Formats: sequence, C-alpha cells, structure tokens
Amino acid sequence: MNMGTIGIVFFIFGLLDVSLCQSVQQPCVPYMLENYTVPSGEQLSFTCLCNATYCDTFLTPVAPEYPLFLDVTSDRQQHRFFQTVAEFQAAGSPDDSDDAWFDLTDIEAQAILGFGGAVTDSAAFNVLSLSPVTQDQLLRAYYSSSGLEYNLNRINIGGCDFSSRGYTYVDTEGDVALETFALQPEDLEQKIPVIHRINAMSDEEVLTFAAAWSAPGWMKTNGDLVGYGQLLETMYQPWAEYHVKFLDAYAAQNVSIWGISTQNEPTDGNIPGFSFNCMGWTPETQRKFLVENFGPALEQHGYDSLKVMVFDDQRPYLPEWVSHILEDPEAFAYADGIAVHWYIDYVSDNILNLTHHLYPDKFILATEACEGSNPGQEAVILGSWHRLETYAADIIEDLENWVIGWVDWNIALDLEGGPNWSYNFVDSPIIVDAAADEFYKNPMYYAMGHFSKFIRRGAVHLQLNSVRDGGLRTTAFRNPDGSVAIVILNRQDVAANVTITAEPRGALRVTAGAKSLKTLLFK
Ligand SMILES: *[C@@H]1O[C@H](CO)[C@@H](O)[C@H](O)[C@H]1NC(C)=O
Ligand SMILES: *[C@@H]1O[C@H](CO)[C@@H](O)[C@H](O)[C@H]1NC(C)=O
Ligand SMILES: *[C@@H]1O[C@H](CO)[C@@H](O)[C@H](O)[C@H]1NC(C)=O
Ligand SMILES: *[C@@H]1O[C@H](CO)[C@@H](O)[C@H](O)[C@H]1NC(C)=O
Ligand SMILES: *[C@@H]1O[C@H](CO)[C@@H](O)[C@H](O)[C@H]1NC(C)=O
Ligand SMILES: CC(=O)N[C@H]1CO[C@H](CO)[C@@H](O)[C@@H]1O
Repeated sequence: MNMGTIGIVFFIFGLLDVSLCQSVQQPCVPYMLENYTVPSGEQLSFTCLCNATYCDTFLTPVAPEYPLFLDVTSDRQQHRFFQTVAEFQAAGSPDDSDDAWFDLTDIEAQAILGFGGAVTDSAAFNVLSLSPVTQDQLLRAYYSSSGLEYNLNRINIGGCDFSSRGYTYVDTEGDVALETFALQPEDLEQKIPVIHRINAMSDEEVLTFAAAWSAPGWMKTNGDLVGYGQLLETMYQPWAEYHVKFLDAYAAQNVSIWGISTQNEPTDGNIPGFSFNCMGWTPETQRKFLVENFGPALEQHGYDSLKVMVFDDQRPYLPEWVSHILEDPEAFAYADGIAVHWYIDYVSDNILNLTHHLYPDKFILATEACEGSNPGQEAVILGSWHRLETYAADIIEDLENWVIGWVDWNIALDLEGGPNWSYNFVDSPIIVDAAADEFYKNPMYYAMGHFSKFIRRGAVHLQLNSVRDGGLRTTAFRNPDGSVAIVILNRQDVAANVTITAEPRGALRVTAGAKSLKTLLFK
C-alpha cells in the first residue's frame, strides 16, 4: 500500500466517521418468528422489528464529492440499506471479469413525480391500533427524512375492499340531491388525522390523490356495491356532484386533493359476482361521464387544477381503453394523466411505451400494487425476499417505460393481511401486531426505499445503454440537485461484477451480490 492509497483509505474512513457521528442512523433489528416457513418453500429473508422505543432509520443520503460514490445495498442474506463509499476508476473496456457492463448516457426521458402508498381505511385503522408513540414511528418510517420520504398518497373515496364495512357517503336511498352526504368516521377519525400527521412530518409536499370504488347501490343497475353493475344513466350528474362534495368536505378538513381518477378499476364491475366494491364502465361510458358530467362539475366548482387521471386499471387494456377516451378532444382536454395498476403486469412493458408515444402529453402514474392477492397465494409472508424482487422489478420496468411514479397499496396491514370486509387479504411492506405494539418491516419496504430515497421529485430518467446485462435490471435518474442515482437488481443466486461508465467521471465498479438490490449515488 503506497502513501496515496493510505491517504484515500483514511479519507474514506474519515468521511464515514463523520456521517456516522452526525447521524443517529439506527440499524435493522432482524426479526422472524421461530421456524416460520411458507407453503411455497421460499427461502425467506427477515423483517426488521420496530416498537415504541426502537425503529431502524435511514437518513437522507448525500452524494459524496467526486471521485467518491455512495453504494447502498440490501440483500436476502444480511443487509438493509448497508452503506459503503467507493471511488470511480478509469473506464477501460469490458473483459472477462465484467459480468455486466452499462454506459450511462445523457439521453433524457420522463421527470419523476414521486413514490408512495395508500392510506386506506384499513391502513389507517392499523396505524391507529398501535400506541401513539409507535404510530409515530410507523408514519415517520414512510414520510419523514429518517424514513422513505414518500411524497405521494392515495386514498379511497367512500368504502373500498380495505375498509371494515361497505359504505358510501350517501347511503340514503334516492337522495339524488345528496342532502345527506356526509364524511364517515373512517374519514374524520382515521384517514384525515393520519394525513395531517403525514403532511406535518414530510419535508416535501405529499400529494394526495383519490378514487372511488363504487357509487351508492341505489345509483347502480344492480342496487349493490359489489358484483356486476353500472351507474344508472340518470345518476351520471349526481355521481359527478358526489365527487365535488367529497373534495369540498376534505378541503373543509384542510386536506387538499392533488388528483382524482375517474373510477378505481372500471372493468371490475363488468365481472359477474365480483366480490368487493366496484362499478363497471366501458371506455365510451367513461368518456361520456368525463365530458358531460365529471369534467364540467369539477370546472364549475373551481377544481380545474385538479389532476384528472383516466383508466386506473390493468396494463393489458392499454392503449385501447384510453384511446377510446382520449380520441374525443373534450375528453382529451379534461384528462391530465393515465393511472395504471400492476396486477397483470406479466404482459409486455412495451404497452406503456406505446401508450406514452401515443399520448406524450398525458403522464402515466402507477397507482396500485400489492403482493399476495392471487388465488392460492399466502396473503402475508413475513420476510419474503421474493416479494422485494417482484416490487423492484416492476418499479424498474415501469420507470424504464415513461412512468412518473409508483404508488404501493395499503401502507400497513395486520398479521392476517386485513382487516377487510370482503376477506380480500393481501401483503404490505409493513405488518402491524397491535397486541404487541410492534410492527415488522418486510423486505418490500426496503424495495420502495431503494427508489424513493434516491430518486426525488423532478428527477429525470437517463438512458443506460446495456453492453452486457449479466441478468441484472437497472434504471438511472438525475436528481434536481444534479446527483445521479442508479438502481441495480440482481435476482440471481450468484454475485455479478458490474461496471457502469459515467463519463467524464470514469467508471463505477461494484459487485451486485446474490439476491441483492443496490442504489448508487454520485455527483
Ligand atoms: C424450531 O425447530 C427446532 C428444531 O426443529 C425445535 O427444536 C424448536 O422447538 C422449534 N421451535 C418452535 C417454537 O417450534
Ligand atoms: C423495542 O425493541 C428494542 C430493539 O429490539 C428492544 O431493545 C426493546 O426492549 C423493545 N421495547 C419494547 C417496549 O418492547
Ligand atoms: C383548518 O385550518 C384553519 C386555518 O389554519 C383552522 O382555522 C381550522 O381550524 C382548520 N380546520 C380543521 C378542521 O382542521
Ligand atoms: C418505444 O416506442 C417508440 C415509438 O413507438 C419506439 O420508437 C421505441 O423503439 C420503443 N422503445 C422500446 C424500448 O420499445
Ligand atoms: C469479479 O472480479 C474479480 C476481479 O476484479 C474476480 O476476482 C471475481 O472472480 C469476479 N467475480 C465474479 C462474480 O465474476
Ligand atoms: C379477519 C378479519 O379481520 N375479518 C374481519 C373482516 O371484516 C369484517 C367486517 O368488518 C369483520 O367482521 C371481520 O372480523
């Protein structure tokens, strides 16, 4: 070791020391139930345990001065947000020791809106089932600068499947004038107080957007919240006014709504026997509602800057569904963006690229995703690394195809994956054990953080050219502060040596460990 090298080593350790002293970053306390296994036989990782007095934290990462870069890794074996600092090297050219090689370019694509989750009725209920101090730990874990720094929040208008009952804001049969419209305890005592706390603890504005699952049964062809049924034609205008009343009522509670979608999953209510709150539309009926009722109602009541999202459904129906809506110039003028869910994402990601190129002025936002929803799947799997991988792979795929943000479903569920009035239990990045006043951070939580902590609002996608992908998935963004973040997912059981050239700086050489997710950050 020559003196120059020693100097660099001291410098690196000095820098780490400083960052450790200044921060009070807390490591993960691994937690797993003894002998916990799942029917699939999956090799599990672990959760991180939080309670009233302890929770792991991750302070806002800062890109070090060139020639250094920050390398943050989570893996199945051992690590959560494990940070090291390394140095750029001369680029050279690919040889046998490079399993993967990428070249960072200046070719820009979409700008990021953000990342987040949903404060559903069930999520808010689960948060509030903890002691007040532990509630704060959970909300900080998502929204504060020592947590994931989420900046998007989705809420349900009236009941959804993640509610403890089926309800709407006008359950009085035939009240077309909406005189009995009223927010419910789920809003006033659960979601709204949680939203106020989220907004207060976030450094950046948290943008809240909303969607309705079903109109009151009496407004529908089947008289019910569930099953095959559509909005009666005579109810189009009352249903538009219902949304305005919702916006007014939330505004009166000091919650401003950034965006709204025309309906959650408009195809569900066209499925006979569908088990939870739904309402069926065709693209043509949605277009008519948007142009004749919804758009004008929002405009008349001063909500013209609200972001209106069409679709809010599964990828395979793109681009046809939105084409039938957006081909109408008036509908085109009312629509700001296209919301898309992840449940049938095994079809081609090219659909997103195609949709973007057809409607380059309409943003695409991923508004719902969760694991454990397929028939035969375990709802909750504690410590599932596989589910971190499905999250990270889907986020990368979306970000590589013009999507401006990715919003998870329930921010917190109980050990069963509920509560849920329609027994549609699923998984969540945070699982709450109210009896123990504890919560467990699943690997999915860290999947979200490898993007949300590093790729900030306004970050611009940069193209990474793949010379040799080595079985890895990658995405790269330049933040508003000029720093560059690159995320690397290795789903393989073997490590891979990765070189990424980022001229004129040189090359980043890192090892993407077996079953790992990594984010690199540099100036
Ligand atoms: C876990 O498995 C070990 C080894 O089979 C056994 O000794 C132990 O009792 C088990 N613990 C529980 C809580 O079942
Ligand atoms: C909370 O967790 C920490 C870390 O595991 C532990 O030391 C502490 O005893 C726990 N506190 C309670 C009240 O359970
Ligand atoms: C809303 O904010 C205003 C102004 O800060 C305050 O006077 C009012 O009490 C708040 N209302 C609610 C319901 O929080
Ligand atoms: C995305 O779509 C555009 C326009 O159709 C096409 O030129 C481009 O090759 C597509 N990109 C990918 C990655 O498929
Ligand atoms: C990574 O490269 C080093 C040499 O720099 C080599 O010793 C090692 O075997 C390589 N690892 C893999 C997984 O290819
Ligand atoms: C397991 C569970 O939480 N089930 C609940 C689902 O929601 C219904 C309706 O509130 C409850 O009755 C169940 O207890």
